Amino acid sequence: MTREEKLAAFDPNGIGAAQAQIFGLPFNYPESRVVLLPVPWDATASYRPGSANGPEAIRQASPQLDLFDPDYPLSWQEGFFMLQVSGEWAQRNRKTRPLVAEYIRMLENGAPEDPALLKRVNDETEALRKWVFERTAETLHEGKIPGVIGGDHSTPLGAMQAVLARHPQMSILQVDAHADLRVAYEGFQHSHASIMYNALQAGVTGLVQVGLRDVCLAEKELINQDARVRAFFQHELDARRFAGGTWADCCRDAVAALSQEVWISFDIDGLDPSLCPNTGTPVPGGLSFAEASFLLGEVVRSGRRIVGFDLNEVAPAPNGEDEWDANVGARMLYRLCSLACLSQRS
Ligand SMILES: [Mn+2]
Repeated sequence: MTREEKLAAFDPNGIGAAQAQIFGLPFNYPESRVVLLPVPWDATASYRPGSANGPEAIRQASPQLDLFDPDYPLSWQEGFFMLQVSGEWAQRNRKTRPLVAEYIRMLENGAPEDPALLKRVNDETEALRKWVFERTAETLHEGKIPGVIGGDHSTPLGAMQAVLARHPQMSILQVDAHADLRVAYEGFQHSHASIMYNALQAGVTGLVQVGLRDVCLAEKELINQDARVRAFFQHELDARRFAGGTWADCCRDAVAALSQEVWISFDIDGLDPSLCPNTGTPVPGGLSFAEASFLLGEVVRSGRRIVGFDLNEVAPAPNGEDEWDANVGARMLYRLCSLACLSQRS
């Protein structure tokens, strides 16, 4: 079937088949505008792992969504395609996680550092970064919009770098409970807690953080010192609204600090933990789904272009019985796909 025939045959009101492509859509890779790279990786998760299973859980939960985006009702016709979850990287993740656990145990017991063990972990995370960079460069080369599905928050660095090579003025909108500005957290160069420090090192022109509520003092210092970083702490956003301010004004201020080309880095723990109970490092408070959805919409309404995005730290329930985390993740992913396409239409 040609793309046109698939469009004609597809019933957007029908029931999504569980084994179908993501969101139950009929398009293949060449026919899709957005290409989603799943990264089954949570080796440096510091509190609890599980996000390595996020991409597959999101794919399985996704066909039950109804395909209406309020800002772009026919967004699905653009085509959203998720690549296969890499079995090789899933296996390398399983092999690296015990090394990390061993290293952290040694640190906690005050044992002398083991540079050889640390190097093995850092070599693996560097190999992953390079792999994500190369896959994303291919996606960009084919004129498609890249999205990364984590995995923990370390996973999108290579993708950000690939987009940055094409759009040197790119800034990042980060929705997150954490600042992720630690320098090589626990010694790991590509820790989930260091992703935005590494992005700044890579040369992004701006970083706007929304929803922060679990930040260490060194991170606060970096926020104060690096003029590229604008942090919108959750307690400040709450205080503005408690005093009668509006969420729309908060969002406009955050978006105004972004450059014209924007990468959205969406850590699911930026949301209230009732929306992501199994995520790796949950923190009370946070954005409602509606608030986050409105904030993302505001990026597009401001006339900015979304040049890529990641959704990370979505972790399914360990017993596999509760689909809630993946359900919320799939809905946020659909919103990201829709808005990225909408932003690139004019
Ligand atoms: Mn994060």
